[in-house]
Amino acid sequence: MAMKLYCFGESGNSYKAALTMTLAGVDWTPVFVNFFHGDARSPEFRALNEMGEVPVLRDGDEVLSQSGLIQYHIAEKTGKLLPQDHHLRQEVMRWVLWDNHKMSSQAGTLRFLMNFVPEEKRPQEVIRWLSGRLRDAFKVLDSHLEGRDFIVNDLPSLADTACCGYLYYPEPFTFDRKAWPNIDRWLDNIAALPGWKHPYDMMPGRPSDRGL
Ligand SMILES: N[C@@H](CCC(=O)N[C@@H](CS)C(=O)NCC(=O)O)C(=O)O
Repeated sequence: MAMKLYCFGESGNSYKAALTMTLAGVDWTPVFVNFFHGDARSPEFRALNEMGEVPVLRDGDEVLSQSGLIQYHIAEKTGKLLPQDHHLRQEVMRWVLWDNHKMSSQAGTLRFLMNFVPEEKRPQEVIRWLSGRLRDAFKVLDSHLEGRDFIVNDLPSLADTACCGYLYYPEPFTFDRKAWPNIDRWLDNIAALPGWKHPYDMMPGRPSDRGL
């Protein structure tokens, strides 16, 4: 039976799970969560995930949340996107955890504030601060990718499907691909993998649905 991913197109955290499943060749289907309508805060959704966060994966009787855990579950189940070697596995998980804290959380928040909050309510001071933090994260990733095709061991892994979560979106959030040549090249490498799709082509929901 196909796994179900509760998700929406604008969600980079959902994209990490969706892309991991797709590249691992898993049979999955999206279940649209109308996040901008508050559906992730409904009692029905909280019964799935008390944290009120997307993505959530239903795999048979198992219900999982947190993109990193969903990614890990898929890798364990398929043997894809996670090396066998103990130290390389640790290295992959180190980048997944770094991404969750230093990159995606900040990129997601900044993109939300700069695009999905009404213009007059955008907190400029917070936006400036987050942009600085995110620039530091891009610096770390770009210099790590110097001379590398992928983040760990030059092979695609969960580290890549985590760190790229927000980086294909068109909405501006101070990320200029061309300013980070190694990130730019690496995003092209991921996009060249068989089955790759843009987040808006992989999951339902995009800003134009809301007239943005
Ligand atoms: N660490 C979580 C973050 C999930 C997350 O923040 N998801 C967003 C959508 S992209 C959300 O549901 N946010 C609701 C909130 O922050 O209350 C993960 O990686 O799954």
